Amino acid sequence: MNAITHLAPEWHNWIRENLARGCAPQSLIEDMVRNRFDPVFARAAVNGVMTSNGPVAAPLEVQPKAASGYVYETPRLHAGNLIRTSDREVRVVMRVNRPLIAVLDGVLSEDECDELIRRSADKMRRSTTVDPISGKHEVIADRSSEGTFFALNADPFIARLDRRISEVMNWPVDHGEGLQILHYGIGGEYKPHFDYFPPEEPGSHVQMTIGGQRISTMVMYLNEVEAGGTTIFPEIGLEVVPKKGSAVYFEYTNSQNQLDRLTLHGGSPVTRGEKWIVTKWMRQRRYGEVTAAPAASAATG
Ligand code: PD2
Ligand code: ZN
Repeated sequence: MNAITHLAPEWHNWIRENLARGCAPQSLIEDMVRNRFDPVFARAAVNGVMTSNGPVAAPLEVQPKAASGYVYETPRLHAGNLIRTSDREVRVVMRVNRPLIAVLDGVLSEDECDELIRRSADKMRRSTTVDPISGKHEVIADRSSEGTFFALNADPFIARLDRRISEVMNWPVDHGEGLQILHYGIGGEYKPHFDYFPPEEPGSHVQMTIGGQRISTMVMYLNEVEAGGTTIFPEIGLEVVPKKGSAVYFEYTNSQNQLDRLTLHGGSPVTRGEKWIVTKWMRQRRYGEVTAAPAASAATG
């Protein structure tokens, strides 16, 4: 029997009313799963109602506050040392709790890394960044790399990766942007930046009209880099060394729309060899065109 991945209006009201009564979001998610909802969908649905209604609910557990005021909620990333997806087991190598960062091993197989590079090699273009004023994509010096995209579920190979990545990131596949491939040669770097769209920059509003704010990122490494090319988090002094098939995951937007400035990050210059990565960014809501009808209608409750 298919798990439910569609929110009927009565379920939407049920979530809203129970949040307003002060029920813990986690208990609502568990109730929904008992009523045959897909667990990833149930969490997204509860988070979605919390986000759209503002902070009506009791926070998700005891809420440590950063100096910036950012409230750390229960991570979307699963707890534990092993994350089981539909087709692969992913090992958690390291976690940081504030900001929420995890290094993950075995997200992609060696063959999948090679295949992504092979499919990208002849369609790479100089990378762009979102212009803070216009919201348009512009080539800028802060990002000396070339890149290309694969639309969500572009073909069975990409769809399988999109699905696994959404399971690791514990967020619905249709809330994700298409996979982005980046290649850096010697000297190539990505200066420190935020992956979320800073609200104070006018261009951010254009970017957020579809899907809302970005909430989490997973950067996956497709090759070993001889020297340099680490992913750096300067606010906390963390440096992640690329390893083929592994990834760094981080979260930066909570259910109250707060943004975690400690997730400032960049790619340090490659000093020997080259660097290939693939990045997935997740949005608050569904991103892009609707591609499939709901799999099942929700039960009432
Ligand atoms: O190449 C990286 O390590 C890197 C650094 C910062 C990638 C990204 N950001 C990104 O794709 O957002
Ligand atoms: Zn980034």
